[in-house]
Amino acid sequence: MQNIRNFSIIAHIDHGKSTLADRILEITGAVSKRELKEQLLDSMDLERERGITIKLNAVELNYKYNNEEYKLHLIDTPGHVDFSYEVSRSLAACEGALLVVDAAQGIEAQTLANFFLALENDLTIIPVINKIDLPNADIPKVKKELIDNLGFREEEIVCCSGKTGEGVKELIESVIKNVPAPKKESDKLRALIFDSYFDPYKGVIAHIRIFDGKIKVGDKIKMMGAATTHEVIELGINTPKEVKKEELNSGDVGFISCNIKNIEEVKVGDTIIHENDKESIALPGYKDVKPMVYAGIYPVTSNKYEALKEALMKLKLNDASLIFEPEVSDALGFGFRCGFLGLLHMEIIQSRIEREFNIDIIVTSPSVIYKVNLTNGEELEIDSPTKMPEAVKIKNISEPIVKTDIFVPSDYIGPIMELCQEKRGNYINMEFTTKNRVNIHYELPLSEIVYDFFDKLKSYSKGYASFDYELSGYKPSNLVKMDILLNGKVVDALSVIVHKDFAYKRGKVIVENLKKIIPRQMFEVPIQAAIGSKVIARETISAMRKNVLAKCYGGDVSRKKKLLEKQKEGKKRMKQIGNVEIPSEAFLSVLNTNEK
Ligand SMILES: Nc1nc2c(ncn2[C@@H]2O[C@H](COP(=O)(O)OP(=O)(O)OP(=O)(O)O)[C@@H](O)[C@H]2O)c(=O)[nH]1
Ligand SMILES: [Mg+2]
Repeated sequence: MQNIRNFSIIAHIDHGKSTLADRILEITGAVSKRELKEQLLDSMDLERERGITIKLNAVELNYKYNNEEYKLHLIDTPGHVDFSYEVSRSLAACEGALLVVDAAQGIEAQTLANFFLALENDLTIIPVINKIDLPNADIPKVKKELIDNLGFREEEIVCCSGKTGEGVKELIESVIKNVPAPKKESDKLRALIFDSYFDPYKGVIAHIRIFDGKIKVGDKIKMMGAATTHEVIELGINTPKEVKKEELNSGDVGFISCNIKNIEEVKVGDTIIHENDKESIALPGYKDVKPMVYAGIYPVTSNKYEALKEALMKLKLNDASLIFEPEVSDALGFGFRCGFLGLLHMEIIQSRIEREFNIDIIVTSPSVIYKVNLTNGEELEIDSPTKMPEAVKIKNISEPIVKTDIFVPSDYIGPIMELCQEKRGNYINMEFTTKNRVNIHYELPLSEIVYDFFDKLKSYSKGYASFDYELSGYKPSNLVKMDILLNGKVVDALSVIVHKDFAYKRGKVIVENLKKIIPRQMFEVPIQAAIGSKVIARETISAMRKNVLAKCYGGDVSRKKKLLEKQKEGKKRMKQIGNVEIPSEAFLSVLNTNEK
């Protein structure tokens, strides 16, 4: 145990964590040059396509230092704010963290957020300046930032390049020298489940960190929270290939399979002990996450409801921050109300359902949680516009407010403040982190961030701004529910809650967008936006009979068939609402605020 080191790599998005992990894998000989591909630990297709890490990934490596063999457990984490729960879970399984900072960018919003997460977990933090091979790397400047803002000492800082490999050996040795070896409190087994996934053959596979004692194949174990008992069928580690083991000892990080088919019996954050152990107390586990945004997810064809439920349960096993419960919509039928940590998280879950489970779904526009005071004194929490009571019963509505950290070069202070004012922001203050970089604090309504804040922030700062936020409370605000009517009927799944001052503008944009997306029908379809019974915007889709065969009368049968097939294909993703057919992307078009 003296020669084990458990550590995570944490950083702002794109500062080179996964690439650095590649070099560490290479130097420790875990993978040969031939097997190595870029960002090897990003194993999901989605991660590789987008070039971002979504899931934490743990590997065990061996390294010889001063003639002693060391066992290193490395966890690569995502950098995007929406996946910070992955980071906090990783940190709970470690004694140390590499805080990686891009030599050309310096400290960014999530550098700071992750730094504090690591501090909270009492970890030994090694500051790392990465990408020193870049021509615009400014090592002295980033060093100064780390020393002045985060209180590191100059001699602690390691400089390296995940691309060229320079300095990575020194980095590994710094981990061995500085990160403490794991300690155990007793010889009775206690293991923390920090991640899990579902394997169709083996059932639930849990990733665990053994804190105390040891676990062997054949042991009878108990999940403390779930209060279920199981027999250990398989144990192993990832190197990154799966390697089976007969036992895992305290300090180890590995996986366990007990042939559990009932997904609900395994909960991330739970503690595993031996079946007959009556004394051990559970490890601290994790705080339950609080979703930031909620949206409805519905199957396009209603017979896929059960399959969708199964998919969500399996995803939840792999992504503990996903939350869902059944919901019914007049327009869309049976589905689920799901909670997400942010819009990227929502997008990722949507793609995973479609790809990994092959279910076509409709996602409704995201909403935050509003607190509604009724005239009869009751207080409601509302996560969906459809649950909003009638206007006459409402005394006031409060919305969630967040406090921001916006890191930006000082040249962009003007545009950023303009943007925040536009988004109903309340200026608090700003700090200079270096001579020409600032951290701007604003109070902003969460609902404004959910819309197009990220995109706007990028364009207002030419890509130089980074952004983090935390919930700071609720504030009363002048909000109204806006309904969208198709052919005179309210489509509940299209309703949104908006600030009264923006209602006209938003209503107009939404009906215009819908007009572009919804294909012509056999009859005229009016699209209206309304607050209560008052219509505030209207567009009309004119009638048309679309005959795909019109342009190929006579001619070849197979060609006709092909065209009809194609039309059918297109229709699959359409939803029949009343007598109007709507393509599934229409439900998210409410988000599209392009005012063209
Ligand atoms: N020049 C240079 N480029 C690097 C270096 N390390 C990473 N990159 C590039 O930086 C980009 C991001 O690298 P990743 O390793 O995916 O970054 P990450 O921190 O894992 O990103 P997330 O997991 O999405 O937060 C990629 O295009 C890499 O090729 C480096 O040391 N030098
Ligand atoms: Mg990564």
